[in-house]
Amino acid sequence: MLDAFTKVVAQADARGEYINDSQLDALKNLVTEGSKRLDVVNRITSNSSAIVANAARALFAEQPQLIAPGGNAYTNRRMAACLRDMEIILRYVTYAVFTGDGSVLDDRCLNGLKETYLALGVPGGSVATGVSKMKEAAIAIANDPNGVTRGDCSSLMSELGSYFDRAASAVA
Ligand code: PEB
Repeated sequence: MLDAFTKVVAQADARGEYINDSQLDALKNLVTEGSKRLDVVNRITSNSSAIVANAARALFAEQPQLIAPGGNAYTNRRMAACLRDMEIILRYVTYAVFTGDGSVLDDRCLNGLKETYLALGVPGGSVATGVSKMKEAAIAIANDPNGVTRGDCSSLMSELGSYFDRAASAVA
C-alpha cells in the first residue's frame, strides 16, 4: 500500500535516483491543495449511506431482474451483501483519494474481486453499473460549490472519478 509520497520514493529508488523537480512540484501541489482533498473525503464519508442507497436504488430500477426471485440481490441476505459490497468499494475509494494513490484500492479491494464475483455468480457488469452510479453521486456531492470556499477542483474530481472507473473496470 503506497501513498503519493511513498510511490514517488519507490519509483526513484527503483532507478537509484534522487526525487526530481517535477515529482517535487507535484507533491508540493498535493500539500498546498490538501484541504480540498480532505474536504472531498469528508463530504463523501459523511454522505456515504445516501450515496450507496441511491446508487443501489437506481441500479435496481434499471435492472429489476436483480431483485426478482432468482436475482442476485433477491432475499434480504443478498440485498444486504450487495449494499455492503458497494459500501466497501466506496470506502476504499475514499482511502485512495485521501492518500492520493490508488494502490490501497487495488491491493485491498479490487485484487481478485472479479474472480470472487465469478465464483459467487454475482454479475460483475451490474456491480460496475452500481459503481458508476456511486461515481456520479459522489462527484456531485464532492464538487458542490455551496458551503465551501470556491476554487478549482477539476483535477481532484477527475482523480476521484478515475478511482471509481478503476473499480468498475476491475469487476466488469
Ligand atoms: C466481496 N461479496 C460477496 C462475498 C464477497 C464479496 C467476499 C461472499 C461472502 C459474503 O457473502 O459475504 N468482500 C466483498 C468485497 C470485499 C470483501 C467488495 C473487499 C475487500 O472482502 N448482488 C447484486 C449486485 C451486487 C451484488 C449486482 C452491487 O445483485 C453483490 C451489489 N455480493 C453480492 C451478493 C453477494 C455478495 C457476496 C448478492 C452474496 C452472493 C451469494 O451468497 O449468493
